[in-house]
Amino acid sequence: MKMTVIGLGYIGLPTAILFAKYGHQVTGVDISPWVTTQLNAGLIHIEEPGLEQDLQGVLLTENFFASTVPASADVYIIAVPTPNKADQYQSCDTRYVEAAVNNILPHVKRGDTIIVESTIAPRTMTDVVQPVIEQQGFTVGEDIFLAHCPERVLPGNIMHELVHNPRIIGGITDACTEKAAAVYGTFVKGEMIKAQAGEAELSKLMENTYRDVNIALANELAKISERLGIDALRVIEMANKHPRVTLHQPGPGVGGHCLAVDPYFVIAAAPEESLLMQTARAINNSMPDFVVQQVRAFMAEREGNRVTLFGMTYKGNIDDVRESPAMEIKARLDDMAFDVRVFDPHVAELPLTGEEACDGSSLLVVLTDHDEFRNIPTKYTNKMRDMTIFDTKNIVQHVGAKVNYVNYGNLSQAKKIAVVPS
Ligand code: SAJ
Repeated sequence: MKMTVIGLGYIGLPTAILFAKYGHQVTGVDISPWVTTQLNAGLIHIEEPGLEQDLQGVLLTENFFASTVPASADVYIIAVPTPNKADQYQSCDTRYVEAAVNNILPHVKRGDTIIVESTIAPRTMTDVVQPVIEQQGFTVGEDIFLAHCPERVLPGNIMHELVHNPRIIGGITDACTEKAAAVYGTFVKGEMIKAQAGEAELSKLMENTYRDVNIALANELAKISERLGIDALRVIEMANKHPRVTLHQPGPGVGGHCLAVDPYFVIAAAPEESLLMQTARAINNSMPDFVVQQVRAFMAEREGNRVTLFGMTYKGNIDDVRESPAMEIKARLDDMAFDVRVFDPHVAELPLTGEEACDGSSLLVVLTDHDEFRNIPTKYTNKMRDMTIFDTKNIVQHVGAKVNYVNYGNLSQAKKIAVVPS
């Protein structure tokens, strides 16, 4: 099968490479000439385990070629970004999806399948995409087969999850669903869930909204516990021993291109009915401010002005800083004239070592659960002016004996403890 994949980002690139690995002739299209040149040279521009190796494999078999312009194919997959609009409820901006459809239309012929993988607001397939295709004189479900097949992969484990996760196949008609299912059937080993396009759109959005709402509950619990002097982490651990309870983990806020974005697509589509989702977004958005207020309280009791931040990515063991609460916290602390030093071993643009970032610092704040932060070596903390660690992700397992370790479990007590000077 000849395939064209539009958008070579975190989802489009692994998808294109997997189809090529399973024997299809794939043209991967991206607007960035730098990205396509890098890819054709065997180099990936994102961090994802196993991806570069697979890219090099499909370049050798000549099943994959990256280009800035679409090639004609039998199947077109659209995996371009869908950001929030700057309107009242931050609705879904479908302009890149529409541009991608318009770009492939000159190549599309009778019998082709067009699949949108990008996360989209409910009804986008029927209200936005289908009309563009039908304006060309095609009948969807007879001439062209159109489906929404959202991905559900977790960054860091994409190559495994693309193959093994259950996959929702949401066709405009049953014939569309069958055609799209045959496409993914080439490599998907998980269940193929056949659905209508609108169900597929809303299911994808609700999966991330479910998580966002639950994280908001954990974050609210962290704030309540801080107020009441109760260990939030112990409460979560205990509550989760109930067979039907799974409380999530509090943190410095919710980041990434999914949880911090997708709920708004539902909210904007039905603002009057989505009050819980709106409150959850507000709670999660308030967490960077909560962390900043805690940092101010710690620093008010300490000598010096230097604050060290460990981790800038929106979650652990990835290089992605999109919508990262850590970035917001850094910006807020910079604005407050703290001398902020940052260490993140996953972000190439941040040159400081852990030791350099800790040098002379009065507080170390852990904002991301990278594995590297499980053990904070004494060669880091010995450099600090005040050996206090505030771990917002509850990731740190080992610290030196003299370190004052604080997390959401002992936050309210910790600020009252006199700190052992280094
Ligand atoms: N987080 C918490 N507490 C938790 C869990 C997560 O504060 O208990 C934070 C993380 O630190 C991060 C944010 O939430 O800032 C989001 O992280 P995540 O691991 O929940 O999700 P994403 O955005 O990397 O990926 C999600 C996944 N969705 C679900 O688990 C329902 C993934 O499966 C989707 O493919 C992806 O969104 C997507 O593309 O939509």
